[in-house]
Amino acid sequence: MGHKRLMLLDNTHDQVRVPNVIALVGLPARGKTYISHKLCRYLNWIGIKTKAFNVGEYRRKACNLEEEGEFEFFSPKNTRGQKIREECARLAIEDMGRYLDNKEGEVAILDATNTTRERRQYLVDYCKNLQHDPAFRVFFVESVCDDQMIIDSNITEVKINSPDYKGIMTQEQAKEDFLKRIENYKLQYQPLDEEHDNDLSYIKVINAGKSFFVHNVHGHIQSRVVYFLMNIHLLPRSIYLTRHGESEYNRIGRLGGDSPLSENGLKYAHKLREYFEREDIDDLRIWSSQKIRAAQTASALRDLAAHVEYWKVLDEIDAGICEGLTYEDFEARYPKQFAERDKDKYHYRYPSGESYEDLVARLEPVIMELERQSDVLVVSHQAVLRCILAYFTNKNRDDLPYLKVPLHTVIKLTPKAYSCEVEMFKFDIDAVNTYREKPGAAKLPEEPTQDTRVVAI
Ligand code: ADP
Ligand code: FDP
Ligand code: F6P
Repeated sequence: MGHKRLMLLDNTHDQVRVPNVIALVGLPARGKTYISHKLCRYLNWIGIKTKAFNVGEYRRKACNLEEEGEFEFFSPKNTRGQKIREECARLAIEDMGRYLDNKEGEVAILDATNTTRERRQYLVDYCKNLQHDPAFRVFFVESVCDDQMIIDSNITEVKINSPDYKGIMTQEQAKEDFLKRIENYKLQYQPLDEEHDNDLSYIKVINAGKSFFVHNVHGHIQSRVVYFLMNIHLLPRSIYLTRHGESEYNRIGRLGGDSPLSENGLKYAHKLREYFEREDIDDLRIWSSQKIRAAQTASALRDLAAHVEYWKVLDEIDAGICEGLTYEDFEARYPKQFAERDKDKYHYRYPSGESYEDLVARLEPVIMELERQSDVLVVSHQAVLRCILAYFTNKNRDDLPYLKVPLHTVIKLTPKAYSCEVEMFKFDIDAVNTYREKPGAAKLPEEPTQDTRVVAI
């Protein structure tokens, strides 16, 4: 009986592609925007179109905080402030509703404090009243943090540089104001709890992932979100990506295969070792593909890590019937296939081989493991590293298969509050260029992102 009643109450639970709203909850400086950005990037990368709606941005457009009295604007007694905030939340929720209703995406993230039960109920009712079929699923992600060290460092790292304060006050004054803003929010804060919010679906992330409380998870997207949130961490670290040294096949322009390193490739492996000796990283993990060229490169660094792990999932894209061909052979033998690949390189699947889309699916466990680890060096291949780089630098599917990952270059990725710093260390060792430009497209700059620092070594 109980089971039947549940089915009647919510008949969307067995449907797979249901629009999902993910609403953040928590006091300021609890990592809500960080979590929104990160979830957005992850979900888009795995192919679930997602957009974040930040209510702070609506509020900044609606009023000038300097004129509104800075932290006093957020006081529960400030009726004008309350009205503007509610209006901004309403506008963001409506934009979000339209985004899902028009099928522009599958997931919308509401990045706001949503600290009152009234606000959360407004969101739930709004989604219900849209009468969209299937109904939107709402999932709350609450970040609870009472570790003052984390809060202070969040304020210093991001909040004092907010447009709310730029050019208006000193960093010390900004910090003081922000702490008072938090106190104003605390006066109204009603955390999610089992007694009052039993009908809602939510996860509480406590003290930056030290513990979690998960309640009423429904469907594929919510469970992926929970799994992702339980794997990420905030400890400072870097991820190093490198292709194997130049291979014999690279020299003659052949795709794939399993050839050994060329003489230049061996020199690179040697120099790579010197680079990591200089980096002097405690507890470095090295993951390599199982291809000979990658294993040869990684094994030169063997004693710098506890052990080198050889993962089949890091092997290069399988070019199927084109393995061992050059691009010229490919075009001459299979002109239609060649043109199709140029038209949509991300989705194009080599006959009996793989597409970039397949690669992303194959690499998802690697990304999850990278999220869990500290410093890792990944020794892999052009196409595989493009997928990993696109995840960390938030690149879309059109750009992903054309990212520049040259031979004899270490790409060092260092996650920052809302982004990822990219440094490219280009070694002074000759190598062929394996990059094929997108036909008809404007020439791409050498580096993959604007915030990339390129260093010749
Ligand atoms: P909010 O949106 O809650 O005001 P932000 O996302 O702007 O806060 O804060 C960014 C900072 O939060 C980053 O420096 C990041 O290290 C930190 N952070 C990320 N996740 C969490 C978490 N779960 N708890 C506390 N701090 C976090
Ligand atoms: P943020 O700018 O960091 O996104 O500090 C809280 C704040 O954060 C304000 O800017 C913004 O007005 C508010 O969150 C979001 O609105 P609600 O508090 O009304 O949810
Ligand atoms: O040429 C080197 C290589 O790693 C090949 O093994 C692979 O097929 C190719 O690069 C992938 O790059 P693209 O997708 O640009 O053809």
